[in-house]
Amino acid sequence: MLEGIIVKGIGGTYEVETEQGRLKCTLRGKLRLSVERVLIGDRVEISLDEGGSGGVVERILPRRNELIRPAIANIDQVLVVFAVQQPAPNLALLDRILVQAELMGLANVVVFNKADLDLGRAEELRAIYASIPYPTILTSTVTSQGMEELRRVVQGKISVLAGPSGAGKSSLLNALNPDLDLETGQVSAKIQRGRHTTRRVELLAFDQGYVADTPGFSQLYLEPGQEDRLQFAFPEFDRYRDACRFRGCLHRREPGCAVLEALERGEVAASRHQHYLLFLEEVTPRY
Ligand SMILES: Nc1nc2c(ncn2[C@@H]2O[C@H](COP(=O)(O)OP(=O)(O)O)[C@@H](O)[C@H]2O)c(=O)[nH]1
Ligand SMILES: [Mg+2]
Ligand SMILES: [Zn+2]
Repeated sequence: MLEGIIVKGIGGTYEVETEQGRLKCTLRGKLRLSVERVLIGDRVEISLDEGGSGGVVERILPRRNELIRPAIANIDQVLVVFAVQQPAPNLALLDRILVQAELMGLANVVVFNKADLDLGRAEELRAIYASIPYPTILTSTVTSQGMEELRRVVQGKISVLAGPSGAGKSSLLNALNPDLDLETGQVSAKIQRGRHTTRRVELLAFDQGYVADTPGFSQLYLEPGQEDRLQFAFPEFDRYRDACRFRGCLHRREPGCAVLEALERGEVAASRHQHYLLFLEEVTPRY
């Protein structure tokens, strides 16, 4: 029995990356009929056909996690890619994506691309996110800044890309692996937006890792009544929380709030706390 990872699925056929290369596989009947869908990212056991060019997926190995949109299993991390400029980063959207990933238990890596356009701003942005702390990488596909760091970060992992159109996600993937030859640029970005609804999830292979260049993560999803959970999606609050005067402090304007004091001292970024309040408002039911 050979082990592999499902990287692509079209109709009833799946492409499975294995030690013996990429094999086209069908599903064993019981998997076709079962309620549990095979997902991109699934680790599977396959039996080889006579010829050895294809196989049959016999079993799905236990999943570490699974995402509904995009539908991917066994995700290691979310790579959140924003441009330093063109388009200027919407930090509320960036924080929303980070919070959503945190709430799903996924690790975050922050990438600020197009660092060539404004190195000063790039460093300011890095300071905010590196202090949380998130691994934060400044990249440029023009100067190749940060590309080795990015390569190390995706190595041996399954990563999902998130971030606005035009940030340079496809350009970064092409720089990591020129064989991918993904479409980039304004025009194709527009076409892609139109295609997003129907585009299939696919894992793009690198030396040892996989990246899904798929839309998603644009909406914060919190059930009403989860307002006290939100603060745990802000890792920079962790070291202060226990020092708040009141148990159950929501770090809004409570007296003796250690998070607000840290904000005052500049140890918590103003934009981050502001977005925390914004999201808190969104998830707090109104009476
Ligand atoms: N100056 C600069 N432009 C970039 C960089 N990376 C990508 N671009 C340009 O930004 C535009 C959008 O890139 P694309 O990869 O399609 O973005 P995506 O929508 O996130 O996939 C294209 O015109 C790229 O040539 C960069 O590091 N620096
Ligand atoms: Mg793209
Ligand atoms: Zn507090």
